[in-house]
Amino acid sequence: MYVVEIVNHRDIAVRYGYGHAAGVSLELEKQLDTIRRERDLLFRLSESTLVLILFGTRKLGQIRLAASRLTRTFEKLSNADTKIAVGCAGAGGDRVSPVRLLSAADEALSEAALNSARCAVRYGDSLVAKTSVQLMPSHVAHAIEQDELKVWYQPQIDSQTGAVDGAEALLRWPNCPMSAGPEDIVDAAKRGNLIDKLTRAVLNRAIQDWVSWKKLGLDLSLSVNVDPAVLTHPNFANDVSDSLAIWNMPASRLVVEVTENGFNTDDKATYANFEALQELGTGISIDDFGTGTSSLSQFESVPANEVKIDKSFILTLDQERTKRRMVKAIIHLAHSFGKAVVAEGVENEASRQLLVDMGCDQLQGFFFSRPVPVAEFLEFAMRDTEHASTG
Ligand code: G
Ligand code: MN
Repeated sequence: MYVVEIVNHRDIAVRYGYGHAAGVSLELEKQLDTIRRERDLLFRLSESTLVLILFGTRKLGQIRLAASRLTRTFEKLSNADTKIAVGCAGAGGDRVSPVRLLSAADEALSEAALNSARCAVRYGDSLVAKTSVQLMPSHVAHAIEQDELKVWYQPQIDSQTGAVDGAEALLRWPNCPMSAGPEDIVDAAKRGNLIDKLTRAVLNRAIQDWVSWKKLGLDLSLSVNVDPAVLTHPNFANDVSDSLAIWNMPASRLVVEVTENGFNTDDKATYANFEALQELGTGISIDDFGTGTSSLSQFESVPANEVKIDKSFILTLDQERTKRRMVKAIIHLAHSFGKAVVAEGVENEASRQLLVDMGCDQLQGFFFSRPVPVAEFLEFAMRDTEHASTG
């Protein structure tokens, strides 16, 4: 199954008019129709998106070949301004529901829109059931060796000014053969005692990226996710301190994000690490706040200066009154204990406005930007500062 999208459909419409954009889309449909055999299916999903199902194209090689043919035929025939991306999903020999296939192809499409080949594939086992991904530590070790793991960034927005003032570093494996997500990677790394190595790799990459942004005049906060297991290792805070010193990044710009249960522990080394980080001056954030089990008394004494409200509270904020009441209470509580508040999972303007009104400090979510590769993040942040400086 192929989902084909004209990535810059909106730009074309703005520049040349909607009639022209519709024409381009029709041309795409015509092109796809020439590839279609009698038994294949072609239908339209939206103005800019078409779905093509080629029956019997089973092998990964065949699927890839057909996909690159799709991109090329169209790019040759139409004017060079039109950019298309193709997301493909194939079940291999397995039986997969059409809905699962479509959602996998659509997922691949979001990835395709970002890569240079403008094409991405989801294939085989990983489609049968998401949970069947069993990533082995050796896969992760290999990926680290081969430099296949990437750090992507999602902007954090100052709710008062609307400007980008931070970035969350997020682990990604763009060409993972079993499409493992960050949680699968971290789990496998923990099983193979690779989690320290992985955390150091992400931290160092992120710090180096931060330094390059700083040279361009961007002074952002940088949030890095740290698994609670890493905090139980006595050297963690030292490693952070060394990395910051090597690249010459001020500790105050770094925020260490730890999930709520990472604080919910009697582990001595963990608390020593928290103390050392505080001494160093890095921020400490309680990630996915609201999903854990810590009590109010713990919240008061927790060694964190920031609370990051879990997206499960934020995604439907504009639709659910109970969520609004919860979030309002969390913000109030956090502020009264002197902690800053970040909301994660802001997906629309209504939720953004609500959070601004509630006094939330920083905002993060698809409404502003998805996590993107470093080059795109930089472009986003620079464009944002240009807007700010030109009024
Ligand atoms: O728990 P943690 O803060 O590490 O989670 C970050 C994850 O949340 C990222 O993988 C990111 O893709 C996801 N995310 C960020 N913003 C949004 C959003 O607006 N909507 C949804 N559904 N997910 C988001
Ligand atoms: Mn996080």
